Amino acid sequence: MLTAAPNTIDISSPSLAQLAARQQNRKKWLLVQPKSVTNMTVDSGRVSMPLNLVMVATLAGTIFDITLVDERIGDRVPDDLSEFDVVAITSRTLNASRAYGIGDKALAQKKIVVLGGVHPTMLHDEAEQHCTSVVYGEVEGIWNELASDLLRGTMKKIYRSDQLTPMTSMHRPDFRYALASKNAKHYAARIPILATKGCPVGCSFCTTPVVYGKSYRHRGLDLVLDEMRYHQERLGKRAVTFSFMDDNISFKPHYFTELLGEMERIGVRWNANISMNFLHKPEVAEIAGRSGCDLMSIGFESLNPDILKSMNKGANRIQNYSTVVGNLHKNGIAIQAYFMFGFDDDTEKSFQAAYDFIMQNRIEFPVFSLVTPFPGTPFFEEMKPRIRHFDWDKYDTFHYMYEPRKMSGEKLLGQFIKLQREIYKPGAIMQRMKGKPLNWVWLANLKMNSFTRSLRLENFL
Ligand code: B12
Ligand code: SF4
Repeated sequence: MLTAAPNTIDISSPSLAQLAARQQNRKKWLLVQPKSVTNMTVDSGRVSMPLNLVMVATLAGTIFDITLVDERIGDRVPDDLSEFDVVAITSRTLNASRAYGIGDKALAQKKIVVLGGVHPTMLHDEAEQHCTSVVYGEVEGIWNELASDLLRGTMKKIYRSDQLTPMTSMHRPDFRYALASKNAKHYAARIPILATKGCPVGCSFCTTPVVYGKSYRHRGLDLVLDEMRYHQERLGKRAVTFSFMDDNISFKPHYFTELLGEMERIGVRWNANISMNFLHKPEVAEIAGRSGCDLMSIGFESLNPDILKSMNKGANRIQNYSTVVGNLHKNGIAIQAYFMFGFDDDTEKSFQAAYDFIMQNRIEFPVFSLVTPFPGTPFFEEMKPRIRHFDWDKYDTFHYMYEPRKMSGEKLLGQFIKLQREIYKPGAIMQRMKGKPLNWVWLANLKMNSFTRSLRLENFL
C-alpha cells in the first residue's frame, strides 16, 4: 500500500483539506484495472501503464491510502475486500462485464464502489446498477465533490462536471502506484504521457467528441517537459521513450511543432496517435523525425472517400495518404496504420485497395478492425436496429456487429481474414520490412503472422 509523497498535489478546497485532516484513519481505496476477456489480441507480453488509474491514484493518494491492482499484468482482486473502504474501477466497453462483476462483488461486501472510464460515462444508467457512484468523464473536474461526499458519507449516484478542467491544473502522474505491483515487469518500458486532450474532428464512431465536444485542450509545454525531465533523471538517461496517450496530438500545428522542437532539444524518444491533417507537409515529418519519433499511429480507416465522408473523417484526404507515408518514412518514422472494414459502402474492392496501398507503401504495422458502434456514439444510435449483439465482451473491434449493405457477413469476414493473412505472410512481411531496423516492429510482424494464421471465421461471430 502506498501513500502519496507530500506536496505532489495541492487540493485547493480548504474545506476538503479540513475534512481530510479530521479522518481518524485514512480510508483505503482499491483501484482496479480489469482485464478484458477477448481472445482476439496478440499477446505481446507487455501492456502500457494505466495512465487513467494512475491519475486517479495521484489525486486520491493525497488524502486516502491507495492499492492499485491491474488484472492485465496478473494482479488479483482479493476475494475478501474487508481491508478496503472504497473499490474504484475503470472500464472500457470491452472489459465492462468484468468491471461490473467486480463492482457487484464489492457491493455485496458493503463497500463504496466507484465506476469510471469511457463505458460507464457513455452508459451511466447501466453502470449505476453495479456501483455506488458513476464518474462521468475526467476525475479532475469532480474530485473535490467526490472526495468530500465520501468523507461525509453522502455519495451521489453520478458525478459530472459542468465544465472541463484546464489541463494546466493536471499534476504529474505518480507512477509509483502502478510500479508497486510485483508484476510491474509486465509493463511496457514506454512511459505514458499526455500533452493534449480532445479532438474536434468529430468522427461518428468515436467517443472522444461525445465526452469532450469540440474542445481541444493542451498542457503548458513547460509542464510536459518538466515531466519528461523528471523521468530522465529518475531513469538516469536522456533517451527515455514516451508514449503519448493524446487523442490527436497534432491538432494545433503551432503547439505541436513547438513541442517537437523542445523534445529534440532534450533528447527523448516518443510515439503517438496522430491525425494526418498536416503530415503531408515534409517539414513536419522532418522535425518529428529529429525530435525522436519512432512510430506514429494513424487512422487511415478506409481508401473509399464515400466511407470517410459517411463517418465524418474530414481530416483524411486519400490523395495525401502516400505523401504522408513517404514523408514519415524518409525521416525514419515507422507507421502503425489502422484500417476499418464493414461499412455499408465496403465491397471486395475495399480489401484489394487496402492490400495494394499497404504493400506499395511498405507500411510497417497495419492493424485491421471491424467497424464497431460503441455505445454513446452517433454511429451506435444510427446502427442500433441492425446491431447483432450487445454482449460487451465482443466489443473488441474484431467481432461482426452488423451486416453491411453491399456484402454478406460471410463474404466480409472471409475477405477480412484473407487480407490479414496476405499482409502478414512471410513474403509480404519481407517486402514491407526489408532494410528496416530490427526492433519490436519486426517482432510484432512475426507475432501477427502466427496470429493471422490461427484466425477462423467463427472467432468473429
Ligand atoms: C491512448 C489510447 C489507446 C492506446 C493505449 C491504451 C491504454 N493502454 O490505456 C492504445 C493505442 C494501445 C489503444 C488501443 C486500443 N484502443 Co484506445 N484509446 C486511447 C485513447 C486515445 C486515450 C486513452 C487514455 O489513456 N487517455 C488518458 C487518460 C488519462 O484519460 P482517460 O482514459 O479518459 O481517464 C480519465 C477519465 O476517463 C477518468 N477515469 C478513467 N477511469 C476512471 C476510474 C475511476 C474510478 C474514476 C473515478 C475516474 C476514471 O479519469 C481519468 C483521468 O482524467 C482513448 C480515447 C479517450 N480519450 O479515452 C482511446 C479509446 C479508449 N480506445 C478505444 C479502442 C476501441 C481501442 C482498441 C480496441 C483499438 C483497436 N482496434 O485496436 C484498442 C484496445 C486496447 C485494449 N486492449 O484495451 C476506444 C474505446 C471505446 C470504448 N467504448 O471502449 C477509445 C475510447 C477511442 C474511441 N474510439 O472512442 N488505445
Ligand atoms: S480523428 Fe481520431 S480522435 Fe479525432 S474524432 Fe476521429 S477517431 Fe476520434
